[in-house]
Amino acid sequence: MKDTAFQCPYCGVGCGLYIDDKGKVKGDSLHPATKGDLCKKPLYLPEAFDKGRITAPLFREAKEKPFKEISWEEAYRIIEQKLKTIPPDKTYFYISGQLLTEESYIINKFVKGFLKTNNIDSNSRLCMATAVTAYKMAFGSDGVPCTYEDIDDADAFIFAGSNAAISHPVLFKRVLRRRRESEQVLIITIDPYETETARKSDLHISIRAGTDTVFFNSVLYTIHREGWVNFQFVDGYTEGFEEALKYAEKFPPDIASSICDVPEEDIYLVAKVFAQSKKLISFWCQGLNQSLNGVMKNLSLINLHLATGRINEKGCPFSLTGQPNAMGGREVGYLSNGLPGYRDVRSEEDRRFMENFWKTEGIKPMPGPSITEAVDLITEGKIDLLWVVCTNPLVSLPSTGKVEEALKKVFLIVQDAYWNDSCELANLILPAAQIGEKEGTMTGSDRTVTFSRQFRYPPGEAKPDWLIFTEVAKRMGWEESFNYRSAVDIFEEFKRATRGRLCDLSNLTYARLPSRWGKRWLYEDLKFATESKKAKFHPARFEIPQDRGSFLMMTGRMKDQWHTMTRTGKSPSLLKGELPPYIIMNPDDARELGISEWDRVVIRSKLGEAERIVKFGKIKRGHIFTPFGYPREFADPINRLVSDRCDPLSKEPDLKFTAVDIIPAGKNINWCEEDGRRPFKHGRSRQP
Ligand SMILES: Nc1nc2c(c(=O)[nH]1)N[C@H]1C(S)=C(S)[C@@H](COP(=O)(O)OP(=O)(O)OC[C@H]3O[C@@H](n4cnc5c(=O)[nH]c(N)nc54)[C@H](O)[C@@H]3O)O[C@H]1N2
Ligand SMILES: Nc1nc2c(c(=O)[nH]1)N[C@H]1C(S)=C(S)[C@@H](COP(=O)(O)OP(=O)(O)OC[C@H]3O[C@@H](n4cnc5c(=O)[nH]c(N)nc54)[C@H](O)[C@@H]3O)O[C@H]1N2
Ligand code: SF4
Ligand SMILES: [Mo]
Repeated sequence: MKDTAFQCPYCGVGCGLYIDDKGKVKGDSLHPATKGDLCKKPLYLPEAFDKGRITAPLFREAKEKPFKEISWEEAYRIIEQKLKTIPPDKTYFYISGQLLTEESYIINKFVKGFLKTNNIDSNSRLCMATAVTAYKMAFGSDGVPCTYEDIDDADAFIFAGSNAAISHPVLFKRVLRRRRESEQVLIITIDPYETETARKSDLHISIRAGTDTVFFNSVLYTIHREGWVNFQFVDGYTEGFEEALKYAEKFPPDIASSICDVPEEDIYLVAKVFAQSKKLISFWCQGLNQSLNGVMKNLSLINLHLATGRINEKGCPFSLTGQPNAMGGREVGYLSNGLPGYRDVRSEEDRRFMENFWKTEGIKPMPGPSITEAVDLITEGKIDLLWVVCTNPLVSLPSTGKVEEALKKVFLIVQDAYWNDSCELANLILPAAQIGEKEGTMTGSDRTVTFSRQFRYPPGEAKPDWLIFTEVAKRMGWEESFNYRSAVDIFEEFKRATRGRLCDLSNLTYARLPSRWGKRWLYEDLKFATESKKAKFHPARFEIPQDRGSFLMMTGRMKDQWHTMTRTGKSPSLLKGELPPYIIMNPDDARELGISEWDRVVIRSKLGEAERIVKFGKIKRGHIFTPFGYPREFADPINRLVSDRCDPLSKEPDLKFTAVDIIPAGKNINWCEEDGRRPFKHGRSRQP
């Protein structure tokens, strides 16, 4: 085997990697965006390639029955028969930001163009939908305005609701490298918890969860009061400043400081950094996105960039992409409203274009329901078939009690590389090839498209996702429109749909990748993608859930594990450093409840309970933090406790704000040997 290049299948940084002739994963120093850097997670991919895989299609008509192995031919026939008898609007497709671009494109063509329903959503709804909405409202499109190169000469960085040190490690390392180069460089982290990112910053602002909109509004107020607004930029290139400022004036620093529970000086300092730094990049992620007022949180931060002209050579509002191909998913339009090339089903012109392009007709103009709405529709008996691809909803969706009921009720197809918890409720399971077992492209956070080559065979009967979709399409009678010999044919078709669009990939070929689409600065000439070509301020309204409970539970990530752990959980090397399922608690809060470190507690919300052990940490009083992704064999699902209320504009669920009570549950006899640091047992698989 020779060296084979591929993109890391984990976070949105999109590191270029290769696997060498001995089967070791290394950083690809020729990759233009990440230049050979990488973190720990992909190093252990080979340990997990073959553990707990699904290797053949499995079927059972009734959920109480055991699965039996069937052939692909039988599996396709079952799907064909279902799709030909169930009305399209009673089917639903739930896909993922971890699919290759070619795969997302094909399933969208299949569903929106040929099955003719917009009943499709991606797990990015739980992740990027808020940032997408806010970017579109402010700039008219949702591409990230700058690139990683901008880190190398910036002198101020803000991480708001982002634990990039563990979530986007290679990007964070680049920021730290920049700081080592110059004493002027300042890193500020805004997070209720002193995360690794906060510890490595110059200033940690420990904000009360849910109140970022107030904080940033107050910063805008201060910038204005101090005479720091860049009116040349505001007047020349933006609209709506007055309205945004008028709303921000409700939050002078003394009021904001008590709502956010932060010192007034910190508000002043952030205002000053916006006004006086040379170049400022603010990075944000799920602490802003997954909130009831998530779009407003995003806009309140973007407003600051507009008020001080911090774009292009002066800075960037940089939304960190979670999954490795959430950007590619946006390019193909994989949420329930999207169409390829940053198009939208609501636009007649966009629909007509895609209908001509696909040689079809009748694309529906109304966006389909989001995934949390679809769960309700299933419960109400309005959706009969759910096809889940490359995501694990039984663990990662909010209100898993409700999700479980829905998955039990619906005819469930799970298409996954590994056996996961959602498989337990499936009727039909389709074995998918994973990264390295198929080829295709993904786009990282800074718009760099990377081609991943194949370097191993899929186990058993597993097939690339795109092939599964095209085989079904052919049986549906759409042979001519889905007649691809390989991924490259799909890419060549897709890229033509982007010609002349903001995300124009039409000059890229597999041979020329990795390469970035768009200019270094998406809005180089300060002409934005809005109708007036101006960027837009929005009054960033503050709203917070009025839940009752003695603690606020925030949920998030583990350093060496990826979400629901189907792959990273199979690597003994990656499990070694992780604690058994825990919460982070402030020691003073714990003492008041008579809880010692490593004790067991029950966390209770109005939706359910879960047990965890307690680890002490510097977290704001009244807040706890816990990772969300443990498979059910390790722990009670935390998302059973989390409500499915959503941001009204983006329909992204509020996953970071759950009112809970903590009930001491005694000493930790199960886990605590000496200091409780007994690591996970090696991940098992319950595959039948
Ligand atoms: N409480 C709480 N809940 C959350 C979050 C939170 O912060 N708090 N975060 C949310 C966010 S941002 C996200 S992105 C989601 C993530 O949630 P999920 O998407 O459910 O998590 P993953 O474990 O990444 O699931 C990916 C699945 O794809 C499979 N897979 C890997 N490669 C392939 C492939 O090539 N083809 C196919 N078909 N399958 C493959 C894996 O085995 C796995 O089962 O969770 C969300 N849920
Ligand atoms: N190791 C690892 N890396 C990953 C992933 C993984 O599973 N594991 N998943 C990837 C994906 S899909 C995503 S989306 C990203 C997510 O990356 P991040 O968003 O960085 O990760 P989270 O832990 O979900 O949340 C970040 C922080 O938000 C804080 N927070 C909660 N509520 C608030 C609030 O109201 N205000 C503020 N300011 N902060 C708040 C939490 O304390 C937490 O530290 O990570 C990606 N990278
Ligand atoms: S930083 Fe993200 S993309 Fe890069 S190697 Fe780590 S997980 Fe993979
Ligand atoms: Mo995500």
